[in-house]
Amino acid sequence: MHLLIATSNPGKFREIREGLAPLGWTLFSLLDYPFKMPPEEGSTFEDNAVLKAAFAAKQSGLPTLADDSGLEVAALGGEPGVYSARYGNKKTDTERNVYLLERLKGVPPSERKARFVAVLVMAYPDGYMELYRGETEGEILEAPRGEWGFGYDPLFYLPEAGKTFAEMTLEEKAAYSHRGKALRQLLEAHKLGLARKEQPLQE
Ligand code: ITT
Repeated sequence: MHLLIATSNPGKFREIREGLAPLGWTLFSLLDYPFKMPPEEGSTFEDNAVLKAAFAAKQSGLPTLADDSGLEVAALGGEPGVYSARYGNKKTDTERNVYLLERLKGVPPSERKARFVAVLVMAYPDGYMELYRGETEGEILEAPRGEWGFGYDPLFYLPEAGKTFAEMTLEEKAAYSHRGKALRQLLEAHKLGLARKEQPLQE
């Protein structure tokens, strides 16, 4: 099976590549298919993941996996949600983390609950789609911890692990993360033959 991973986020790409490794598929990235992705105008992770996967499958003629994900902070009414990648119009992960900490200034530790959500959509060039969703609950710290990962990882603390996502190896993060959970569902569905196994005829 040849599969295009339609993300321009290198952190996501690394995690998806590791997660799919047991399937032995040949993976391509947007570096192999450098078309411009459409704006993410949906109001849910599902809408945006479908939009990205369907568009890239059509453009490339390959089965395509897209990931739409984000952080939902309870004390902020679910912000940044689908706006996680452009929160506060900030350009870098570090600036977005600083902005999130400012928005949470004065909120005590007991009220800093948050969850990460990842929706993975696998779209085939003929329009067939599969959808997988994973969620992980944690807390937003008052200062960043850890050097690994990407995005909001240094602020996302997992009480059961006693670490932030940025203090975990790729393998460890995958065991707990929203993306790891969604990827394991995809793996199961394909291993059990509940999803398509073969590349369908191209248009
Ligand atoms: P693509 O659309 O090209 O895949 P993107 O980064 O724009 O890349 P999204 O629109 O799905 O992707 O935005 C997701 C944002 O949510 C991402 O940029 C991070 O800021 C955050 N995020 C998602 N998963 C994360 C994770 O595992 N760790 C830290 N931050 C994460």
